Amino acid sequence: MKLTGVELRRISLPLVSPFRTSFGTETTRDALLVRVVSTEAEGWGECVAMTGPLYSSEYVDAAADVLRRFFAPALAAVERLSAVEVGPALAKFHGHRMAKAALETAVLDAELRAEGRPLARELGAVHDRVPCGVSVGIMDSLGELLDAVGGYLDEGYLRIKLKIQPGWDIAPVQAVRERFGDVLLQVDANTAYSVSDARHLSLLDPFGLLLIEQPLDEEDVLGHAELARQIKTPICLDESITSARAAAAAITLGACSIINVKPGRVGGYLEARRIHDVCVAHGIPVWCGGMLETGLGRAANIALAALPGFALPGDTSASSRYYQTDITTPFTLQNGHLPVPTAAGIGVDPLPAELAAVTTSTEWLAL
Ligand code: OSB
Ligand code: MG
Repeated sequence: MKLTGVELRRISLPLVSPFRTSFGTETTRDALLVRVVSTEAEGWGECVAMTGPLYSSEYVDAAADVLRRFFAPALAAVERLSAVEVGPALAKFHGHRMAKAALETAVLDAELRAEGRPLARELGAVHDRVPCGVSVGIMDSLGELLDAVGGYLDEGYLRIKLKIQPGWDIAPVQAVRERFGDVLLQVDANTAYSVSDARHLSLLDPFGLLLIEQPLDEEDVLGHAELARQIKTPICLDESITSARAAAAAITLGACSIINVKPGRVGGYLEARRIHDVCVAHGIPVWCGGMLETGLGRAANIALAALPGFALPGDTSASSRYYQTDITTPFTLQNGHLPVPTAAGIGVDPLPAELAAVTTSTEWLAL
Protein backbone atom coordinates (compact mmCIF):
# COMPACT_ATOMS: atom_id res chain seq x y z
CA MET A 1 0.00 0.00 0.00
CA LYS A 2 0.97 3.62 -0.44
CA LEU A 3 0.27 6.25 2.20
CA THR A 4 -1.62 9.29 0.99
CA GLY A 5 -1.59 11.16 4.30
CA VAL A 6 -1.27 11.09 8.06
CA GLU A 7 -3.55 12.86 10.53
CA LEU A 8 -2.18 13.92 13.92
CA ARG A 9 -5.07 14.41 16.31
CA ARG A 10 -4.65 15.72 19.83
CA ILE A 11 -7.24 14.73 22.41
CA SER A 12 -7.76 15.60 26.05
CA LEU A 13 -9.74 13.33 28.36
CA PRO A 14 -10.32 13.96 32.08
CA LEU A 15 -9.38 10.97 34.26
CA VAL A 16 -12.11 9.76 36.63
CA SER A 17 -9.68 10.30 39.51
CA PRO A 18 -6.19 11.80 39.76
CA PHE A 19 -3.44 9.21 39.16
CA ARG A 20 -0.39 9.84 41.35
CA THR A 21 2.97 8.14 40.83
CA SER A 22 6.48 8.82 42.07
CA PHE A 23 6.99 11.05 39.01
CA GLY A 24 3.86 13.19 39.24
CA THR A 25 0.08 13.43 39.26
CA GLU A 26 -2.05 13.10 36.12
CA THR A 27 -5.56 14.54 36.11
CA THR A 28 -6.19 14.52 32.36
CA ARG A 29 -4.84 12.37 29.56
CA ASP A 30 -3.54 14.56 26.73
CA ALA A 31 -2.88 12.01 24.02
CA LEU A 32 -1.97 11.95 20.36
CA LEU A 33 -3.81 9.78 17.87
CA VAL A 34 -2.27 8.93 14.52
CA ARG A 35 -4.55 8.07 11.62
CA VAL A 36 -2.92 6.91 8.39
CA VAL A 37 -4.77 6.97 5.09
CA SER A 38 -3.52 4.67 2.35
CA THR A 39 -4.64 3.58 -1.06
CA GLU A 40 -6.25 0.47 0.53
CA ALA A 41 -7.51 1.43 3.98
CA GLU A 42 -7.20 3.68 7.02
CA GLY A 43 -5.62 2.77 10.32
CA TRP A 44 -5.29 4.14 13.86
CA GLY A 45 -2.46 4.25 16.38
CA GLU A 46 -2.44 5.83 19.84
CA CYS A 47 0.79 7.45 20.98
CA VAL A 48 1.36 6.70 24.68
CA ALA A 49 3.73 9.61 25.35
CA MET A 50 2.54 11.68 28.29
CA THR A 51 2.31 15.46 28.72
CA GLY A 52 5.78 15.83 30.23
CA PRO A 53 9.04 13.83 29.98
CA LEU A 54 8.56 12.28 33.45
CA TYR A 55 8.02 8.56 32.81
CA SER A 56 10.67 8.59 30.07
CA SER A 57 12.33 11.21 27.87
CA GLU A 58 9.40 11.26 25.45
CA TYR A 59 6.47 13.69 25.69
CA VAL A 60 3.48 14.28 23.50
CA ASP A 61 4.47 17.57 21.83
CA ALA A 62 7.86 16.08 20.91
CA ALA A 63 6.16 12.98 19.50
CA ALA A 64 3.93 15.13 17.29
CA ASP A 65 6.96 17.14 16.15
CA VAL A 66 9.12 14.16 15.21
CA LEU A 67 6.22 12.47 13.43
CA ARG A 68 5.48 15.62 11.43
CA ARG A 69 9.08 16.53 10.58
CA PHE A 70 10.79 13.17 10.13
CA PHE A 71 8.73 10.01 10.41
CA ALA A 72 5.73 10.71 8.16
CA PRO A 73 7.97 12.09 5.35
CA ALA A 74 10.22 9.02 5.63
CA LEU A 75 7.24 6.72 5.06
CA ALA A 76 6.02 8.82 2.14
CA ALA A 77 9.12 7.68 0.29
CA VAL A 78 8.25 3.96 0.64
CA GLU A 79 6.44 2.77 -2.51
CA ARG A 80 5.02 -0.54 -1.24
CA LEU A 81 4.52 0.06 2.45
CA SER A 82 3.57 -2.59 4.99
CA ALA A 83 3.98 -2.59 8.78
CA VAL A 84 7.22 -4.61 8.65
CA GLU A 85 8.74 -1.83 6.51
CA VAL A 86 8.09 0.89 9.09
CA GLY A 87 10.85 -0.09 11.54
CA PRO A 88 13.58 -0.27 8.86
CA ALA A 89 12.39 3.00 7.25
CA LEU A 90 12.67 4.81 10.62
CA ALA A 91 15.76 2.98 11.94
CA LYS A 92 18.17 5.81 11.17
CA PHE A 93 16.26 8.06 13.60
CA HIS A 94 17.36 7.50 17.19
CA GLY A 95 14.89 7.03 20.02
CA HIS A 96 11.31 8.39 19.92
CA ARG A 97 9.96 4.87 20.22
CA MET A 98 6.50 5.96 21.35
CA ALA A 99 6.13 8.09 18.23
CA LYS A 100 7.43 5.25 16.05
CA ALA A 101 5.05 2.80 17.73
CA ALA A 102 2.01 4.99 17.05
CA LEU A 103 2.85 5.26 13.36
CA GLU A 104 3.70 1.57 12.95
CA THR A 105 0.46 0.59 14.73
CA ALA A 106 -1.59 2.80 12.41
CA VAL A 107 0.08 1.24 9.35
CA LEU A 108 -0.41 -2.26 10.78
CA ASP A 109 -4.07 -1.51 11.51
CA ALA A 110 -4.62 -0.24 7.95
CA GLU A 111 -2.89 -3.28 6.46
CA LEU A 112 -4.86 -5.77 8.58
CA ARG A 113 -8.15 -3.98 7.92
CA ALA A 114 -7.48 -4.13 4.19
CA GLU A 115 -6.90 -7.87 4.48
CA GLY A 116 -9.72 -8.52 6.97
CA ARG A 117 -7.34 -9.96 9.59
CA PRO A 118 -7.55 -9.28 13.34
CA LEU A 119 -4.42 -8.06 15.15
CA ALA A 120 -4.67 -10.79 17.81
CA ARG A 121 -4.42 -13.55 15.22
CA GLU A 122 -1.62 -11.72 13.39
CA LEU A 123 0.45 -11.52 16.61
CA GLY A 124 -0.16 -15.15 17.59
CA ALA A 125 -2.80 -14.81 20.31
CA VAL A 126 -4.03 -18.02 21.91
CA HIS A 127 -6.79 -16.68 24.22
CA ASP A 128 -10.13 -15.00 23.55
CA ARG A 129 -10.12 -13.05 26.83
CA VAL A 130 -7.38 -11.77 29.13
CA PRO A 131 -7.19 -11.51 32.94
CA CYS A 132 -7.00 -7.93 34.20
CA GLY A 133 -5.26 -6.11 37.00
CA VAL A 134 -5.42 -2.49 38.06
CA SER A 135 -2.70 0.03 38.88
CA VAL A 136 -3.55 2.03 42.01
CA GLY A 137 -1.94 5.43 42.49
CA ILE A 138 -0.35 6.92 45.59
CA MET A 139 -3.02 8.34 47.93
CA ASP A 140 -3.13 10.90 50.72
CA SER A 141 -3.99 8.28 53.36
CA LEU A 142 -4.12 4.53 53.93
CA GLY A 143 -7.87 4.76 54.43
CA GLU A 144 -8.33 6.29 51.00
CA LEU A 145 -6.10 3.56 49.50
CA LEU A 146 -8.04 0.73 51.16
CA ASP A 147 -11.32 2.20 49.87
CA ALA A 148 -9.92 2.37 46.34
CA VAL A 149 -8.50 -1.18 46.43
CA GLY A 150 -11.73 -2.52 47.93
CA GLY A 151 -13.73 -0.91 45.14
CA TYR A 152 -11.53 -2.45 42.44
CA LEU A 153 -11.69 -5.90 44.04
CA ASP A 154 -15.51 -5.59 44.18
CA GLU A 155 -15.46 -4.84 40.45
CA GLY A 156 -13.58 -8.10 39.88
CA TYR A 157 -9.99 -7.06 39.21
CA LEU A 158 -7.78 -10.11 39.63
CA ARG A 159 -4.57 -8.36 40.65
CA ILE A 160 -3.70 -5.12 42.45
CA LYS A 161 -0.61 -3.04 41.71
CA LEU A 162 0.31 -0.32 44.18
CA LYS A 163 2.41 2.63 43.10
CA ILE A 164 5.15 3.16 45.69
CA GLN A 165 7.85 5.70 46.53
CA PRO A 166 10.02 6.38 49.61
CA GLY A 167 7.58 7.15 52.43
CA TRP A 168 4.70 5.24 50.75
CA ASP A 169 5.83 1.64 50.43
CA ILE A 170 5.87 -0.80 53.36
CA ALA A 171 2.82 0.61 55.17
CA PRO A 172 0.44 0.56 52.17
CA VAL A 173 1.50 -3.00 51.28
CA GLN A 174 0.99 -4.12 54.87
CA ALA A 175 -2.39 -2.39 55.07
CA VAL A 176 -3.63 -4.02 51.84
CA ARG A 177 -2.40 -7.46 52.96
CA GLU A 178 -4.06 -7.10 56.37
CA ARG A 179 -7.39 -6.00 54.90
CA PHE A 180 -7.59 -8.12 51.74
CA GLY A 181 -5.55 -11.24 52.53
CA ASP A 182 -3.76 -13.13 49.78
CA VAL A 183 -4.92 -11.15 46.72
CA LEU A 184 -2.40 -11.07 43.86
CA LEU A 185 -0.38 -7.99 44.80
CA GLN A 186 2.59 -6.20 43.26
CA VAL A 187 4.25 -2.77 43.47
CA ASP A 188 5.68 -0.27 40.97
CA ALA A 189 8.33 2.29 41.98
CA ASN A 190 8.91 4.00 38.61
CA THR A 191 12.67 4.37 39.39
CA ALA A 192 12.15 6.04 42.80
CA TYR A 193 14.87 4.10 44.70
CA SER A 194 18.60 3.48 44.54
CA VAL A 195 20.56 0.32 45.19
CA SER A 196 21.48 1.61 48.66
CA ASP A 197 17.77 1.18 49.55
CA ALA A 198 18.14 -2.63 49.29
CA ARG A 199 17.77 -3.23 53.05
CA HIS A 200 14.65 -1.07 53.16
CA LEU A 201 13.13 -2.81 50.12
CA SER A 202 13.83 -6.20 51.72
CA LEU A 203 11.15 -5.22 54.27
CA LEU A 204 8.69 -6.05 51.46
CA ASP A 205 9.92 -9.67 51.39
CA PRO A 206 7.46 -11.04 54.00
CA PHE A 207 4.41 -9.84 52.04
CA GLY A 208 4.67 -12.36 49.20
CA LEU A 209 4.44 -9.83 46.38
CA LEU A 210 4.30 -11.10 42.80
CA LEU A 211 7.00 -8.57 41.87
CA ILE A 212 8.50 -5.14 42.34
CA GLU A 213 8.48 -3.13 39.12
CA GLN A 214 11.38 -0.85 38.14
CA PRO A 215 12.76 0.10 41.57
CA LEU A 216 15.90 1.78 40.16
CA ASP A 217 16.90 4.17 37.39
CA GLU A 218 16.13 3.01 33.86
CA GLU A 219 19.84 2.84 32.97
CA ASP A 220 20.83 1.00 36.16
CA VAL A 221 20.60 -2.55 34.83
CA LEU A 222 23.55 -3.77 36.92
CA GLY A 223 22.01 -2.13 40.01
CA HIS A 224 18.88 -4.21 39.47
CA ALA A 225 21.03 -7.34 39.22
CA GLU A 226 22.68 -6.41 42.53
CA LEU A 227 19.32 -5.65 44.15
CA ALA A 228 17.96 -9.00 42.92
CA ARG A 229 20.64 -10.70 45.01
CA GLN A 230 19.61 -8.74 48.13
CA ILE A 231 15.79 -9.00 48.13
CA LYS A 232 13.39 -11.92 47.74
CA THR A 233 10.65 -10.08 45.82
CA PRO A 234 11.09 -10.83 42.09
CA ILE A 235 12.26 -7.82 40.08
CA CYS A 236 10.28 -6.82 36.99
CA LEU A 237 11.59 -4.20 34.58
CA ASP A 238 9.46 -1.62 32.78
CA GLU A 239 11.36 1.60 31.86
CA SER A 240 14.69 -0.23 31.28
CA ILE A 241 13.31 -2.54 28.59
CA THR A 242 13.31 -0.48 25.39
CA SER A 243 13.94 -3.32 22.90
CA ALA A 244 14.29 -7.07 22.52
CA ARG A 245 18.07 -6.56 22.73
CA ALA A 246 17.71 -4.71 26.04
CA ALA A 247 15.44 -7.50 27.30
CA ALA A 248 17.99 -10.18 26.36
CA ALA A 249 20.78 -8.24 28.11
CA ALA A 250 18.76 -7.62 31.29
CA ILE A 251 17.80 -11.30 31.50
CA THR A 252 21.39 -12.46 30.90
CA LEU A 253 22.71 -10.07 33.57
CA GLY A 254 20.16 -11.30 36.12
CA ALA A 255 18.54 -7.86 36.41
CA CYS A 256 14.96 -9.15 36.23
CA SER A 257 12.96 -12.35 36.38
CA ILE A 258 9.75 -10.85 34.91
CA ILE A 259 9.19 -8.21 32.20
CA ASN A 260 6.43 -5.64 31.67
CA VAL A 261 5.80 -5.26 27.93
CA LYS A 262 4.49 -1.90 26.71
CA PRO A 263 4.38 -1.65 22.91
CA GLY A 264 4.78 2.14 22.99
CA ARG A 265 7.95 1.99 25.08
CA VAL A 266 9.64 -0.47 22.70
CA GLY A 267 8.67 1.04 19.32
CA GLY A 268 5.58 -0.99 18.46
CA TYR A 269 3.74 -4.30 18.49
CA LEU A 270 6.25 -6.11 16.27
CA GLU A 271 9.13 -5.38 18.69
CA ALA A 272 6.79 -6.18 21.61
CA ARG A 273 6.19 -9.61 20.09
CA ARG A 274 9.96 -10.11 19.73
CA ILE A 275 10.38 -9.31 23.44
CA HIS A 276 7.64 -11.81 24.22
CA ASP A 277 9.49 -14.43 22.17
CA VAL A 278 12.86 -13.71 23.85
CA CYS A 279 11.21 -13.99 27.27
CA VAL A 280 9.41 -17.24 26.43
CA ALA A 281 12.72 -18.72 25.23
CA HIS A 282 14.31 -17.78 28.57
CA GLY A 283 11.38 -18.88 30.75
CA ILE A 284 10.72 -15.27 31.80
CA PRO A 285 7.01 -14.48 32.38
CA VAL A 286 5.72 -11.27 30.76
CA TRP A 287 2.63 -9.15 31.32
CA CYS A 288 1.11 -6.25 29.42
CA GLY A 289 1.65 -2.81 30.91
CA GLY A 290 -0.51 0.23 30.29
CA MET A 291 -0.14 3.98 29.73
CA LEU A 292 -3.67 5.16 30.54
CA GLU A 293 -4.73 4.38 26.97
CA THR A 294 -8.11 5.15 25.44
CA GLY A 295 -10.08 2.30 23.90
CA LEU A 296 -7.99 2.52 20.73
CA GLY A 297 -4.71 1.71 22.46
CA ARG A 298 -6.41 -0.68 24.88
CA ALA A 299 -7.82 -2.83 22.05
CA ALA A 300 -4.35 -3.46 20.66
CA ASN A 301 -2.86 -4.09 24.12
CA ILE A 302 -5.49 -6.75 24.79
CA ALA A 303 -4.61 -8.50 21.52
CA LEU A 304 -0.96 -8.62 22.62
CA ALA A 305 -1.86 -9.76 26.15
CA ALA A 306 -3.53 -12.83 24.60
CA LEU A 307 -0.15 -14.29 23.49
CA PRO A 308 0.96 -17.46 25.32
CA GLY A 309 3.84 -15.92 27.30
CA PHE A 310 1.61 -13.35 29.02
CA ALA A 311 1.46 -15.33 32.24
CA LEU A 312 0.34 -12.60 34.66
CA PRO A 313 -2.68 -10.23 34.64
CA GLY A 314 -1.88 -6.95 32.90
CA ASP A 315 -2.54 -3.26 33.54
CA THR A 316 -5.32 -3.74 31.00
CA SER A 317 -8.17 -2.28 33.01
CA ALA A 318 -11.69 -1.47 31.85
CA SER A 319 -12.47 1.91 30.26
CA SER A 320 -14.33 3.00 33.43
CA ARG A 321 -11.13 2.78 35.51
CA TYR A 322 -9.82 5.72 33.50
CA TYR A 323 -12.58 7.62 31.73
CA GLN A 324 -16.21 8.55 32.22
CA THR A 325 -16.62 8.43 28.44
CA ASP A 326 -14.14 6.54 26.28
CA ILE A 327 -13.67 7.32 22.58
CA THR A 328 -14.58 3.73 21.60
CA THR A 329 -17.34 1.43 22.78
CA PRO A 330 -16.17 0.99 26.38
CA PHE A 331 -14.26 -2.12 27.46
CA THR A 332 -16.14 -3.61 30.40
CA LEU A 333 -14.83 -6.18 32.85
CA GLN A 334 -16.47 -9.62 32.80
CA ASN A 335 -15.39 -11.82 35.72
CA GLY A 336 -12.08 -9.96 35.85
CA HIS A 337 -11.39 -10.37 32.14
CA LEU A 338 -11.60 -8.26 28.98
CA PRO A 339 -12.55 -9.82 25.64
CA VAL A 340 -9.95 -9.89 22.86
CA PRO A 341 -11.29 -7.93 19.88
CA THR A 342 -12.12 -10.14 16.90
CA ALA A 343 -12.77 -7.59 14.12
CA ALA A 344 -10.11 -6.74 11.52
CA GLY A 345 -7.06 -4.70 12.58
CA ILE A 346 -7.12 -3.39 16.14
CA GLY A 347 -10.79 -4.33 16.03
CA VAL A 348 -12.36 -1.11 17.31
CA ASP A 349 -13.24 2.28 15.79
CA PRO A 350 -13.46 5.65 17.46
CA LEU A 351 -17.04 6.81 18.04
CA PRO A 352 -17.30 10.00 15.92
CA ALA A 353 -19.22 12.14 18.43
CA GLU A 354 -17.11 11.06 21.42
CA LEU A 355 -13.92 11.60 19.45
CA ALA A 356 -14.99 15.05 18.28
CA ALA A 357 -15.91 16.04 21.84
CA VAL A 358 -12.38 15.45 23.17
CA THR A 359 -10.37 16.62 20.14
CA THR A 360 -8.31 19.76 20.78
CA SER A 361 -6.59 19.96 17.37
CA THR A 362 -6.06 18.05 14.14
CA GLU A 363 -3.32 18.38 11.59
CA TRP A 364 -3.33 16.75 8.16
CA LEU A 365 0.01 15.81 6.64
CA ALA A 366 -0.51 15.21 2.92
CA LEU A 367 2.14 12.83 1.56
O1 OSB B 1 4.78 2.62 35.14
O2 OSB B 1 3.30 1.26 34.54
C1 OSB B 1 3.67 2.42 34.69
C2 OSB B 1 0.80 4.80 33.82
C3 OSB B 1 1.48 5.79 33.16
C4 OSB B 1 2.85 5.70 33.03
C5 OSB B 1 3.53 4.61 33.58
C6 OSB B 1 2.85 3.60 34.23
C7 OSB B 1 1.46 3.71 34.39
C8 OSB B 1 0.65 2.76 35.15
C9 OSB B 1 -0.82 2.66 34.80
O3 OSB B 1 1.07 2.08 36.05
C10 OSB B 1 -1.11 1.57 33.85
C11 OSB B 1 -2.50 1.67 33.27
O4 OSB B 1 -3.47 1.32 33.96
O5 OSB B 1 -2.63 2.11 32.10
MG1 MG C 1 5.66 0.70 35.50
